[in-house]
Order: sequence, then structure tokens, then C-alpha cells
Amino acid sequence: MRNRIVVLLAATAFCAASASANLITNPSFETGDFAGWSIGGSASSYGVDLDGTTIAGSYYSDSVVNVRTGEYAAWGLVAASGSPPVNLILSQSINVVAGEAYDIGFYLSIGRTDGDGSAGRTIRMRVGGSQIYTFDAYGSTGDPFVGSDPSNFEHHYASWTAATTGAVTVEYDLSGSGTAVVGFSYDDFYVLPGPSALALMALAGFGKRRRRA
Ligand SMILES: [Ca+2]
Repeated sequence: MRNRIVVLLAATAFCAASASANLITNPSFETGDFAGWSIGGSASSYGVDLDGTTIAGSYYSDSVVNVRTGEYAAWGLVAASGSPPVNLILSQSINVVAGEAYDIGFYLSIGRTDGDGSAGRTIRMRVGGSQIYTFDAYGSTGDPFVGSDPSNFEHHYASWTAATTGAVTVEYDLSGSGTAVVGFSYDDFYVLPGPSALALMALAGFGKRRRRA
């Protein structure tokens, strides 16, 4: 029983350490702005706003900012097949450690109050200029990431291992829709150090002792 408690405490401490280790500053935009972020891409209409704020200019007239957690989310009007294409690139410089694995991701939504509908998502994630994630898909009516509820988000994520120690730029290159701009909401960006080999070995060791108890 004591070993079980030790395992539980170790697992809890490990999870707590992982949960608090997000290397992204202002990941959920709860400052109400893009503090900590650099903005690039060709999009001319983007922002950070409260849940339910109307996004003017979207192909869908009922477009609003959808928030996954907290009070705010980022949004942008993008069109992957526009002429020229319209994208929004959010980036930050982070410090990484050679040999360490990182989970990198974020959540997107097409916030709409009334309608359904479809839209493409064209997503790239880069670290240090190298592409680590590519996503190209066109949606269909009834897609779960269309709507105004916190559950109406789509999770995009990848794993990446640092080759060298130091500062690197992580870029989230966000686009989607077809030829017409559609308002997307983005929330809860993260770069989380993965479990180190040492931590995994420690947990495996605790597990063996638990089985014998
Ligand atoms: Ca938020």
C-alpha cells in the first residue's frame, strides 16, 4: 500500500511538473492581446477578443470569436486558396534542451453562432525553420470544430526533439477556408517538454514494486 502511495505521489508530481512547464508565453491570450507573440503572414485582419465577439468580414456572417479556455482567444481571417493566399503566423522564441522531446500544439475553431458549414484547414508548424507538422484538409457540414461552444475546437499537435540547446523560434502558420476569408479562432497554444528518459525509468521502477506489493 505504501508503494502505491509513492507511485501515486510520483505520478502526481510528474504530471504537475509537466502541466506547469508550458514554454509559450500568454498561450491562451488571457492578457487580452498578443503580448509575448510575434505576428507574421499575409492576414490583415486578426486580433484577440472576448468570447462571442463578432468577426466582421468573414464569409460566414455569423462568425464570432470562440474561446476554449479563459476569457479570450486569438482570431484571424484566412483563406488558403485566396489569390494571394491569406495566412496568419504566430511565433515565439523558446529555449530548448538538446535531446529533450517536446509536445507542440494548439486548438482551432470556426466560431459560428447560427450556422453549420464547412471550411478547410491548412496548418503548418515549424521549429527553427524546419517544418514539423503539415495538415491540409477540407471540412464537411457537421464538423465538430464549427460552433460557438468550448467543445467546438480541433486539436493540432506534433512531437519534436531538440538537436541543440538554446533559443529557437516556434511558428504556427495558420490558414484555411478556400478562396473566401473565414474567421478562425485559436486558443491554448503549447510547447511542453516531454517526459525525460530518467523520469520514465523512475516511473517504470515504481510500477514493478507496486506489482510485487
Ligand atoms: Ca483563452
